[in-house]
Amino acid sequence: MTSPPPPRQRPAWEALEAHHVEVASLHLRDLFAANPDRGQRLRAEAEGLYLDYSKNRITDETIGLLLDLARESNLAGRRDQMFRGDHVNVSEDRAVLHVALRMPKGTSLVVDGVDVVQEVHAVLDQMAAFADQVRSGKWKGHTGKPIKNVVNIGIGGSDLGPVMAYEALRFYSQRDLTFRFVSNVDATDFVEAVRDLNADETLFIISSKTFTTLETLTNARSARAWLIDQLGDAAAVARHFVAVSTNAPSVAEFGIDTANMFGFWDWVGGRYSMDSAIGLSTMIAIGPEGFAELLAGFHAMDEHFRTAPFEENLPVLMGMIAVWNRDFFACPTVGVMPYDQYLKRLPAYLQQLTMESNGKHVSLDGTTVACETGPIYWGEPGTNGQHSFYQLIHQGTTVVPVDLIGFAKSLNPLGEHHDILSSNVFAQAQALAFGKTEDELRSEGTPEHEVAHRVMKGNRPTNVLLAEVLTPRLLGSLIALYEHSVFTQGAIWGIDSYDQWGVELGKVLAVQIIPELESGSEPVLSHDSSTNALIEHYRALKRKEDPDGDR
Ligand code: G6Q
Repeated sequence: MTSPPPPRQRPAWEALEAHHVEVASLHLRDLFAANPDRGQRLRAEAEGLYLDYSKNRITDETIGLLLDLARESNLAGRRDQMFRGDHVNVSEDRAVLHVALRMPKGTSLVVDGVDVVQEVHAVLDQMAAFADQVRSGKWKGHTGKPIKNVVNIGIGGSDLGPVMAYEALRFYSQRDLTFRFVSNVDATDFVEAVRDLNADETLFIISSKTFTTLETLTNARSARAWLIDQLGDAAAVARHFVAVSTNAPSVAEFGIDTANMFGFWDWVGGRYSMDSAIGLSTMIAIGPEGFAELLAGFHAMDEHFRTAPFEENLPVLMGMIAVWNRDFFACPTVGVMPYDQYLKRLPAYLQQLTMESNGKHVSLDGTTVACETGPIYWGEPGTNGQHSFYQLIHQGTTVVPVDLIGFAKSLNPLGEHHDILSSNVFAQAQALAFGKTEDELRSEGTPEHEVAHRVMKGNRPTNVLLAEVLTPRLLGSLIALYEHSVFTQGAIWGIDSYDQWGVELGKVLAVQIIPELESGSEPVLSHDSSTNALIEHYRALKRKEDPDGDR
């Protein structure tokens, strides 16, 4: 299959550039007035997710051209390559097969001579047996007590998915178990996480694909020392530590019995791993059946992405609108605002998924990309954001496209709360799209000196995602939707969405600096003058006596 030309040289891209000039002068107020059924037409639904994309600055022609661009970019071909296990992660020469993690038992996907689905289900069965033991109290700690606390130690993809999923599905979790997540190498993270826990009732899951990550291994060693100190016996490690990793020798070297190791594969990227064994804490929280529903939700969206026509395909539509806002309207950021407290860590999770995947400046063939790639993702649960940064989204000089995510039913119905919450989803999308004109303000009797300040220009794009209620299945479909939207964008930009070379340099430099900060050894510094001065100042501060002696 021949590769498409660079994005800006594709006919549809050129047509979109010309088309953008026309659309840029249109206001959503006029688009809705001219097409009263716009809100019924520019929507799509799949796997319990209703996507209203009518409040984007698009016309039918825009969608047609964007889908032409998807075709010219060989999106379908690249999608099929990923699903069949081709090495679409070219810079690391790896298959990208998170979709295999949720293929049903009994199906098969043979990659490099191995049926990966069978392997996936063997690990899922091992996880389920272990999760059941912990949940039922049959798994006993070193002193014979059942486990009450589960602490996941991991970072990046080995933390953000587990913590997001635990928070999202807390409603469904076994409430007599406590879950904590330790990621930061800042000791405070670990110390505060275990402060109120009894070691003899605590299970540590060391989650690290490589089992070489400095932060995770540092926290894991501190956890081991804490446990041994509390229980007074190094043999206790066997009943209180399990590992999730692809690196059995290092797991064994750490002192964890590899019988208590849950494996996965190099074709699972960290930020795409919450539904692999990295989800062990999720499975312990919601049970194997709940986890199976989560996987079913992922798989259903995979099938939708794989088979639905582009015109009805949620990830394709969301991905192409993201490209439109990024490359044609030059919007540098995207806000994601879940109107559900359980999704409070979703923005952080999506930040990694989107920005580590598509924050690239090099094309698959190694040349520099000639267009803008991944935008900055950020967000907070609604309605909190409304009382802080939404001001800028409504009236600032930067246009921020926003994804608003709402649910028709609350898992915790209480008086009027849910309708008050949900009214804000609709009201914010309305206010952002239509704004408020000077005429409207004057006709409402707004004092003249306030009119200019109160004008809301509107014409600010939103996607609204609406679902019935947050369930494990729905969460799976929602995450898969974003995964495939990220894939779609990466395919248009012609970048490798599955590597992350940009995080390497800082790690290497930090390792060089660590010994320069250690007390007692103060070698001559040979960095740039700024780094040297900062390290010298750090050393001086470190030497200072605590005058009260209370720290
Ligand atoms: C994700 C990244 C990164 C990774 C962490 C943890 O896609 O690769 O966030 O998940 O660096 O890596 P380990 O699981 O190997 O400790």
